Amino acid sequence: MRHHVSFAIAATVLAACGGGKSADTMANMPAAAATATINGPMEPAAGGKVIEITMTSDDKGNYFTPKDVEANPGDVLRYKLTLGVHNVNFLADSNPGKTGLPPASALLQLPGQTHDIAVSLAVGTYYFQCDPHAALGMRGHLTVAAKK
Ligand SMILES: [Cu+2]
Repeated sequence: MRHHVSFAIAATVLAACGGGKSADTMANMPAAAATATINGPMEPAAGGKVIEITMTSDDKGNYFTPKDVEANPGDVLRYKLTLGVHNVNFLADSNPGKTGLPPASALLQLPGQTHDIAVSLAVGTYYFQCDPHAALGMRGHLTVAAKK
C-alpha cells in the first residue's frame, strides 16, 4: 500500500484549474501543480506493484529509465517526467497483432508529472516510444510475464 502520493494535490489542482482560468493564471499557480498527474494515480491490483519509469532529456539525450521494463498483470506502470517534454505511446504499427494497447499519453511537460498505465495486456513483449523523440532513440520495451 505504498505510493499513495498526491491524491489530494491532484484533486486540488483539478479543482483550481477547472474554471477556465487564463494561461497566465495557470502559470502563476503554486508548485503543487508541477506534481499533477496526467493519468492516475492508479493502485496496483492486490499483490501488484508500481513500476516507475522516468522520462528525461539531458546531455546524454532523451530516454526512458529503465527502457526495458518487466511487469506482471495487475502492476501499474508509472511514467514520470524528470526533465524535458515527453509522452509514451504503445504505437499500434510497432506492436503488430497486439490488442488492448493503451492510448498514447498526453505530453508531460512539468517535472514530477506522472502518467499511469494499468498492466492489463496479455503476456508478451510490447514496444513503446516517446513520439517527439522516437527518431532520436527514446524507445523502450515492456515485457509482461505471468505472475509466478
Ligand atoms: Cu521524449
